[in-house]
Amino acid sequence: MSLFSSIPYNHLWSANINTSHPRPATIENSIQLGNGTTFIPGKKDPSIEPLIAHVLKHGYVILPSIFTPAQVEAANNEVDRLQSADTSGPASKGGRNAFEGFETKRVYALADKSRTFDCFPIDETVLKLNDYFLQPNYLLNSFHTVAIGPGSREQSIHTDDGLIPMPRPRPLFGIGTMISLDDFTAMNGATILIPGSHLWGDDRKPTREEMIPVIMPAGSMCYFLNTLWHSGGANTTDTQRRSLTVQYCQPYIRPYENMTVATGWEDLDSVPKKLLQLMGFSTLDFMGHVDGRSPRAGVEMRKQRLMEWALKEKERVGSKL
Ligand SMILES: O=C(O)CCC(=O)C(=O)O
Repeated sequence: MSLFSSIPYNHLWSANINTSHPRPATIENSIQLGNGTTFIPGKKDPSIEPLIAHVLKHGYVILPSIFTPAQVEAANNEVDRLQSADTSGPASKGGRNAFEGFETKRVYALADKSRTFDCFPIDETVLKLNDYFLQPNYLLNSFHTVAIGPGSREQSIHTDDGLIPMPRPRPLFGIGTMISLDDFTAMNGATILIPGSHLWGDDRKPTREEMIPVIMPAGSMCYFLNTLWHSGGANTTDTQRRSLTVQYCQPYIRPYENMTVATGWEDLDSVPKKLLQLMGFSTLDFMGHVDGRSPRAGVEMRKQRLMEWALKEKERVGSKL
């Protein structure tokens, strides 16, 4: 029996990807929202038309209680477990800079750490909204916890596309969502945002006075365009505000060839440093991180885990022969 015979084969493994000539972008249908955002609309599911209309006008929509109490409880148990474990990543005990939030705990790479959170990024309503606002085959961009602790100050006001240096109106590069795992209140750090700021051009700067808190019960979602000004709120209570952020980006925000997966990890030291950087072993602030670390550190972590797994598998298979 091969060591790898337990790996299932499925369609995700197909060699028959679509390698036809790149399609021309279909920009004729592009919609411009004020002076802030342009996007190419996709499929409009009639069941979510009012939600779409709200996002077009205000830049966000709140989906109250879309997750069940059981899903929220299971997620909170996992957040608590991960926050008290030593292996949950470098920001799981507190942020490393003001943006992450010194009193805010973040557990990155959730899909790697637990299966409990799987239901959140693939919620049906959210996917329908994404099908309208993003291009087909959009990607998961961020998937991590944000637990704003007592004493946290307001995060700096930002847009989630802020690292992309393009003037407004600019294309919609992605979608952000905040999922409340505790009730979001004006006192405990509810996300604060500026309704309609996805319509603004570069000439208008955000101020705190214009911001409103996203008040919603646990199990809700705030869905917003990447061009909307927002931030985490200050937590003046004595309990944490637990949440997940699930973010999506356009499918074209990636290289044609997936170099980081295509290149063997056995001996990355033999590859010139500059070439490694070009191949994606680099970050631009938060962009490209692996569980809050550099991609190279992430690969070494995975190698270690693969080796441990292989040794266990060898013992398991060996004991059956
Ligand atoms: O925690 C929040 O409410 C917002 C967090 C956020 O916008 C971010 O970290 O990018």
